[in-house]
Amino acid sequence: MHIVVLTGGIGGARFLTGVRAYAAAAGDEVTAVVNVGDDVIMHGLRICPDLDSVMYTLGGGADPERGWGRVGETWTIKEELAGYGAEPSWFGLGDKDIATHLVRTNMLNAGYPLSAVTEALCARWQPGVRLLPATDDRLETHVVVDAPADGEGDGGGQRAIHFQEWWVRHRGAIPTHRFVFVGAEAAKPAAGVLDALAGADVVLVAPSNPVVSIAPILAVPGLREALTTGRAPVIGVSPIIGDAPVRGMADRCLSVLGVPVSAAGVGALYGARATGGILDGWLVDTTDAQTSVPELTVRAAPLWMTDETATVAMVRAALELA
Ligand code: FO1
Repeated sequence: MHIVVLTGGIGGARFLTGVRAYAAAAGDEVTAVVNVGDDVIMHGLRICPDLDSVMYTLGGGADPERGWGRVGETWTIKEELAGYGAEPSWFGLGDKDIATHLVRTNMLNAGYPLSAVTEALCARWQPGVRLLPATDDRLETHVVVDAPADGEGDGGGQRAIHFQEWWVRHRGAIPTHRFVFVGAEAAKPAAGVLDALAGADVVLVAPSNPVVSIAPILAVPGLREALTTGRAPVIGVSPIIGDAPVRGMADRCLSVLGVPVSAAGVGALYGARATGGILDGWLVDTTDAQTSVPELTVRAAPLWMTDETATVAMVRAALELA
């Protein structure tokens, strides 16, 4: 069986550890289609937070406490940059992590597409699943916020900032109007993505942030259509348990869209295939067992990814729903 997972962020990376373990036991093949909307260029280096979260987590090199970057990290370069007053000072790049960004940036500058660069980086980390960026093209999530009083706005009292600035610098705690996926209209699915979806036996939507991890993937022209017209059942796993995200800022993002922070709210945001959405099934936590979404088959299972065994059980429940 070929399992394709749409994913982004640390929740998606943890979920993939369960998918990989399940697939290893069952002899299944796994492809992860990963969000690139968080990608950013800092100090001349191309940073791919979601691809790196997955690669480091599955490769055993992630910092489990921080949720991003490398375990056992040191920060000499960050301190040296601060010594020069180099901005952005609010974004921390660790020394070990920088090696990844240097190799990636050099390969991109030499003309390799991001999908090929990712494959090369994965030769070291051996994540055990095929990692594909959703697109090889530049696609960045920007956030439209109120312009500060110093007049930096676009005349309308608003300005767009990169998602990383919104999240890391402001922690999402500034008046926010909407998210924009810059470059999405012209982006093409990365090499291998449409073939993976066409050959999938099941597609899982990881319990990632629906607004800034999954939506940018679906914004790549052709990707959403590949899901809605494909033969594989599409099963989503809720990133919300009760009235809060398992981790991260999904609650802030959903509030900007006016979507209720609940399993029902996110299920309805994705929508059932029968009503023009993408899902055939929606897996929610047992505490949300009463959830209902029009035209969508909803099942409940424990969704806390406390360890690999719990995560594998979650994956099994999603596949049984499929
Ligand atoms: N998150 C932070 O809260 N502060 C940082 O300084 C920071 C740096 C950073 C560098 C590389 C990287 O891959 C991720 C980094 N993150 C940092 C995490 C990142 O901002 C977000 O959590 C993800 O983009 C959301 O999935």
